[in-house]
Amino acid sequence: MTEPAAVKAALKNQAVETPSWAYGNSGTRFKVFAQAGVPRTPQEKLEDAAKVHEFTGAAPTVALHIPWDKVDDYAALAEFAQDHGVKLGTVNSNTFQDDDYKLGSVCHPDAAVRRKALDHLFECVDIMDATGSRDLKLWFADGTNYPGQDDVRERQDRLAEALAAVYERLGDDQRLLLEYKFFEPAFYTTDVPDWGTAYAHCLKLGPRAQVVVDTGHHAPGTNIEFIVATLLREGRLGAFDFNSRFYADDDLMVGAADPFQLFRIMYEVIRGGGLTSDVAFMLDQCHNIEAKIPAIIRSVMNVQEATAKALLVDREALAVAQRSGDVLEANAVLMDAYNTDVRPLLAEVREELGLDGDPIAAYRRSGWAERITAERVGGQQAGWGA
Ligand code: PSV
Ligand code: MN
Ligand code: MN
Repeated sequence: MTEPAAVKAALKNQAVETPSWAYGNSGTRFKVFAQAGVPRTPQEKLEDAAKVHEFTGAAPTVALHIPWDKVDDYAALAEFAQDHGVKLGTVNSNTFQDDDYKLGSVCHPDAAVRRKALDHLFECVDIMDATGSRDLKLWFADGTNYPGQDDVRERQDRLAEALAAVYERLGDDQRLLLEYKFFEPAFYTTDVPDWGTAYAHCLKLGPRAQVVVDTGHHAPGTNIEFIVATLLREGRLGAFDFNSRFYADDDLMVGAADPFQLFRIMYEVIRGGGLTSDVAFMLDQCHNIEAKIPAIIRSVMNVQEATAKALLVDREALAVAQRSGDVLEANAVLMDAYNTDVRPLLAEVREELGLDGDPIAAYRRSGWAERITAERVGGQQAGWGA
């Protein structure tokens, strides 16, 4: 069993990056339900993110999405963040919301469209230079809808060419994070559909190219923790986009649909040394019907709870049971940790950090929700689910 002090220390060091777009209005293609008090500017998103960090102590950075968070002066935005007690984190590119991208972006058959997409990716690296961000997250909506529509092999060549150009443009301390997703918006082929394709491209690029596991981007029944274990073994797990799903890319609160899966993932993260390495733990969620800030606080807490349980696994007892082939005992050791109520432990950890043991109650008491509802009129859409 990991020493209680070590469990607490690991929990105190854990950081979860929150996405700027989770603070804005979002919805499905059927309806965006506007909420009162949502941010109207990137700065207001950062103010809300700062509240999540203030009450959890565990969300010190905020991911940007370009152009959803477009501003004239990114260095000034980084300073604004810093003044509010948070930092700008990963820069997410967007090569999917322009008419030109109907047949793809960096995989498009027309070189002029590919060039336009590449220029956007270069612009994202310029922004990282200005903000001091380490990571560029690339997710491509590229793919085809019909057999024969395009040459799937050539599309891989185009993708490889664009990735190599971006990798070349990165500074020595910057990383390229390649995210996969098995379908949507393309319905027949997707150009980066799975971890294997992402891994193969990253391998060719170099060590600063890493794979992103978005937990919502797999077919039902996929064993995500096995993918996590494999990528960690290969030194290619760059980041998580955490969220949960019942059906497809639902973007619901992480740990809401399947907290047991999140525990299994966090166990493999810990087992593979990922908690103390450069793996970035990010949320990629949309809060369509629930209040956004408390939902994001809840999500951070869900990650912390899964992590705490995973840290409590008695790894020595597990190893003994595994080596002796005691299937039932091995499973019981894992389940003992999962079935532990870690909420008192986490409350203690927070109190030791000078925080309220119950971040959601503390947020509700703070009056922030009432204040933004009164002050912000005409909140901004996240950019997603229009
Ligand atoms: C795509 O579904 C994705 O997961 C990518 O990370 C995008 O950047 C993000 O969603 C936008 O919400
Ligand atoms: Mn994602
Ligand atoms: Mn997604």
